[in-house]
Amino acid sequence: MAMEFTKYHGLGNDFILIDNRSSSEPIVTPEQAVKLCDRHFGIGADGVIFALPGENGTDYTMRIFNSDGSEPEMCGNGIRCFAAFVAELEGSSQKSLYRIHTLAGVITPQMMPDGQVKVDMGIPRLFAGEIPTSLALVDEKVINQPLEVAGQTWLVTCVSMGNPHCITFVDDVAAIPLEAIGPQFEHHSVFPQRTNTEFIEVVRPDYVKMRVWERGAGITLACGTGACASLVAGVLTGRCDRKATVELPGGPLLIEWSEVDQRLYMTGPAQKVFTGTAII
Ligand code: ZDP
Repeated sequence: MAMEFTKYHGLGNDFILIDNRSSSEPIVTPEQAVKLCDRHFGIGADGVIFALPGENGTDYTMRIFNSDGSEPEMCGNGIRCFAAFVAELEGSSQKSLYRIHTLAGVITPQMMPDGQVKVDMGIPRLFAGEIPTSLALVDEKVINQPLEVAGQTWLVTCVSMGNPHCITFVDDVAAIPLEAIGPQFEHHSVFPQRTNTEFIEVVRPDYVKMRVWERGAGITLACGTGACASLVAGVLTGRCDRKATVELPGGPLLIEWSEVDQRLYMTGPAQKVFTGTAII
């Protein structure tokens, strides 16, 4: 079967976008998504994202498969690409603000006049039971908790942006052997749903460098939910301002944890790369 797709990236975190508005189920299976994401035998991407009809009064539903075929609840860079994608599908009738149903609740991206996308990412969840992790009791927070990985003790802070994140602060983010230790965090027994892992170097309270090992996708050039979770961890541990630039290998994201409504706002780019027809 031939299937139209559009390729987008947000700071090098790249996705295959599919117009799935005529069906409430993804038209691609997780197995097909794995093949489409393959960088040698497929299109190449960190994930496949579907624009489905809205549920519960929202404009659209977003679903995503990671490059390993697993389904995360949310995707921050992906939802910026999603907003740019549906705005183009709608053409002249496009709106500037969209309400998107996701497995992590309703997320609201807004198209800014300068072409950037600002996303209301919702309220971070901090209880161990919500991450989920067995590092603390279900109604306790995990802040600066020791965790043994690869023969070393890491102080970790856990934050859910709908999807699980484990954040650890380091002196030199470039020196972290991500490929070797990332999988050991991802599959650690204290994370029953696996986890995304962020390594953060605080340069200034309003400027941090981040590298990420993503659950189900490995090393990626950027992670929007991870940047939000990392700012929250930085604030909770007294390292960061509530508004900071998170510098990723693919470029910067501006993240703000609002004191007013306790929600996270992420601003960054979404870039269309090409369209094509895949054989699945
Ligand atoms: O939680 C997960 O399994 C992630 N791999 C989902 C993707 C997150 C992402 N990098 C983001 O920008 O939030 C796309």
